[in-house]
Amino acid sequence: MIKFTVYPAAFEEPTASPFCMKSLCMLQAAGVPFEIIETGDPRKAPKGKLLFIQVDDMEVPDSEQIRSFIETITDVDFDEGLSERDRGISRALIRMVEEHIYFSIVADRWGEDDNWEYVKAAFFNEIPGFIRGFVKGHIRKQALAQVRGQGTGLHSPEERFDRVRRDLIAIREVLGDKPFLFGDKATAADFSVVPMLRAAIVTPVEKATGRFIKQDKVLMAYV
Ligand SMILES: N[C@@H](CCC(=O)N[C@@H](CS)C(=O)NCC(=O)O)C(=O)O
Repeated sequence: MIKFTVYPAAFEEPTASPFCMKSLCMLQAAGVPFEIIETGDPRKAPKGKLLFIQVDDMEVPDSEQIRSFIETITDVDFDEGLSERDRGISRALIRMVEEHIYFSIVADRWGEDDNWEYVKAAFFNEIPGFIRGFVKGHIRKQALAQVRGQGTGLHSPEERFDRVRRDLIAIREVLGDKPFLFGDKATAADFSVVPMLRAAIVTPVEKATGRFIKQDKVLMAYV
């Protein structure tokens, strides 16, 4: 049985992390049985980030590697039926949400003190009390350093949102009137985009990204 280690359930989502949600949905969609292990401490994860899976004594970190792993052990192709062009667009959309929108969501959730109150309770409550303060302080500091290092954390909330807004419009334009990005069936890009947009709308203290999505009929129907 595959052991699947993720951040705990939070904000009425099965897990607080959009990357964990992505792999959770892919495992379920591919019909791969797994057992969930919740943790608030990513320090022992193979790459210091959650999620990862363990199969016997092999560990597979990172949602992209897990996608490849699922596609290797099953006959599932998450981009089945897509043209080469759509596969290219899919890859670009995945990169856009995971390497851009994600960092703005971390800034909203982990950087803004009003949200941090909720986030620290949701992510870290299961860590033993005597080390909880240290772990959550350490992880927050590290997460915000990553957001600054990536560049998003150097912008004001207004500047960040102006960029994210353009990404959201791009997603809406690709969606059009289809239920999923490339038609009637969820493909790999949907497994990345939906959890990321949902992360913005379930963020406890609403920020501009969540507000924009909630006011957009096309995006709300999609998520
Ligand atoms: N590229 C990774 C990203 C995973 C990731 O960023 N995980 C976050 C939670 S959403 C994390 O564990 N952050 C903790 C840290 O960086 O210390 C993937 O696709 O799995």
